[in-house]
Amino acid sequence: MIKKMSPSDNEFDIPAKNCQRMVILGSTKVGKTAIISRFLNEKCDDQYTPTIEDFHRKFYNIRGELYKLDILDTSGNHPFPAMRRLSILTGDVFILVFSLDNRESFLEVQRLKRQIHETKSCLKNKTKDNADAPVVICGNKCDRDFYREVQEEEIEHLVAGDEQCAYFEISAKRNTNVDQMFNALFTLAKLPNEMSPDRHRKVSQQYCEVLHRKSSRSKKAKDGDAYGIVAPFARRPSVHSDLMYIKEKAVGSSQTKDKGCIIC
Ligand SMILES: Nc1nc2c(ncn2[C@@H]2O[C@H](COP(=O)(O)OP(=O)(O)OP(=O)(O)O)[C@@H](O)[C@H]2O)c(=O)[nH]1
Ligand SMILES: [Mg+2]
Repeated sequence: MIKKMSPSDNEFDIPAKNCQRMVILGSTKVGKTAIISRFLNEKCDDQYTPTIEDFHRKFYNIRGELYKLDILDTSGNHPFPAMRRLSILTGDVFILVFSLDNRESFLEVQRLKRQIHETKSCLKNKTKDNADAPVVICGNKCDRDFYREVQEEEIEHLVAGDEQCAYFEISAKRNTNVDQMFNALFTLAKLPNEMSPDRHRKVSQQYCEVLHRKSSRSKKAKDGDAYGIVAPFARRPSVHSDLMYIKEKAVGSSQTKDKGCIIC
């Protein structure tokens, strides 16, 4: 099995199936960073600071088993389309965000959903991976329902018949439906839903050794316990290591090369 390349993998010796990357995509100013801030810090900043690309990492110990979740907060301005394509290739689970008061941002989510499907289908031809990555679509800023520009029927139409896709109307600002959305995402991804912010105990970085201790299933580790810790100085794996990961996945798992499918 291929492991994602990162020094922290060795540190905790986490099985590859428990290492996942969550990627959040959508137009600018729709609230992607606000949602990630809710996820990591349980707060939301009113200030707007454009994201170029932010990388976060969270470790979990859930019933004695270790998990690593990498989180890629992308730019809505996507100045580098190749980077966006790479983030889709390396992503395992996706959050697509539009703002309910901005029709253009909904059209962008439609395009992104298609792009994820096409990119993953292309990779699937070369690997044993499932083409349908779990996707949760968020209609954010439901606190501004008065200014709504996207109707429920068109959202239903986008999600209909796709078992790997769910839709939630949320407000990162008011913390409405955010935990439910993460619960649904982890359920779709067949990950423990204790990974949702409301379902585990947050451990501060100084108690990081709790992960080592619990992972060895010491007497103190109780079944039913779930701990999460945000890695303090997480650094995005280099573009090179992401490319090597994808290449290894594509070339390593497939004997036959198919035509017209460019990985990067
Ligand atoms: N009313 C309201 N405002 C929100 C909500 N979520 C985010 N905002 C605000 O919308 C603005 C943009 O939020 P960001 O999270 O920075 O947007 P973004 O999608 O990360 O934008 P880029 O980084 O440019 O791609 C900020 O001023 C937030 O405070 C929400 O649920 N309701
Ligand atoms: Mg942002």
